Amino acid sequence: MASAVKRTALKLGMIPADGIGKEVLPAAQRVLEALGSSIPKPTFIPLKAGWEEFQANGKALPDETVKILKEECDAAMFGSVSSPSHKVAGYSSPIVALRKHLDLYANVRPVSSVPIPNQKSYHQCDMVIVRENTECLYIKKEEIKTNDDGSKIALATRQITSRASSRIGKMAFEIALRRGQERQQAKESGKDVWWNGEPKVTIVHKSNVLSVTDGLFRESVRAIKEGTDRYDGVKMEEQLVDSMVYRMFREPEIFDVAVAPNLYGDIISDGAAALVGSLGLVPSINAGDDFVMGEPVHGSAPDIEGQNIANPIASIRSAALLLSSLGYVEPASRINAAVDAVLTEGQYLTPDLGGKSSTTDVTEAILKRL
Ligand code: GGG
Repeated sequence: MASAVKRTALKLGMIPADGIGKEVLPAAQRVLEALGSSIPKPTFIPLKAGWEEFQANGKALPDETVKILKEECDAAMFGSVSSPSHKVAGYSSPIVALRKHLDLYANVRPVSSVPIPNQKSYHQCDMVIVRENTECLYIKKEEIKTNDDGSKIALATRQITSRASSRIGKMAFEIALRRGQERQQAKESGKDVWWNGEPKVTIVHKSNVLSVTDGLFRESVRAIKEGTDRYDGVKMEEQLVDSMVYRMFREPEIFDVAVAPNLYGDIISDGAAALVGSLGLVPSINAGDDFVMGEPVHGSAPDIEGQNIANPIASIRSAALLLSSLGYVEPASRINAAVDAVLTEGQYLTPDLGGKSSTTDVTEAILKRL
């Protein structure tokens, strides 16, 4: 993850991409602008990518976007993308490509519950899903062949490397270590902390079936803890991915940090979002060693596009996560506190949370509480 650097300005590439990404990213921008001198003065560089961009200009990820991100930006924010569910000649998912171009190897997705009035169920949940972001089935090596009898066979290559698995494992253990320290500090300052155990990393895999690929993932992550005493205070356990889903829905409070290959991580994080009320609440960062890009976990939601009712909170929390990963922890905490206040008050909620407020109303309410 990028480390804190003394800056006088913060240049952020802004890639709204498709659908509601164009509505929620400006909300995050407004919140960042409202932080005043607690962060270096942000400047926002609008950049193009997405399915709509492909349809308009023939490229889902223009070279110019990658060049500006690499050469001019300190970090970036991405909205959401609407890749079609069928093959389109010349098109490839720009978010998958961006993660590769910038070597953003970790997708860090904190999922935590806040008691929101009138929600059907409330689960105590405060976990971070650390999703490997560069390989697994997402290397997109697919082919289709025709058998002798005329039937078709589609094949996909799943790539798991020890390098990618080790570095995501290290990221997961570092996050668990930091969360443990933060909980300890919170306890010492008299705050209510409900997690009483030691920090924990759960390795998610299916190596009882996929013993070669998931076997390598599992072994590589295990070796991170076993190779050093740095993580002696961090517990390590494993869950088969199907069992992970079951247990996450039955007892989400037992999880601290879960680390998973790309596809499992993608799926379990959408599932975890259901536990905290809405996909519209869950933020993420795509993190590498040299660059970080905030991104709401939700997609482009074409069904509600253009209606000003998309929940801006995932995007706003992603901006907070981005700041925190750049070392601006206090302004990030201010954003999160303002979001939590709006949620617990329950007066300004978008329809995904059972409310009637607009994207703009919720954003204004957060800005007032900053
Ligand atoms: N912000 C997350 C997002 O856009 N999710 C949808 C997604 O990643 N889809 C894959 C794609 O459309 O390429």
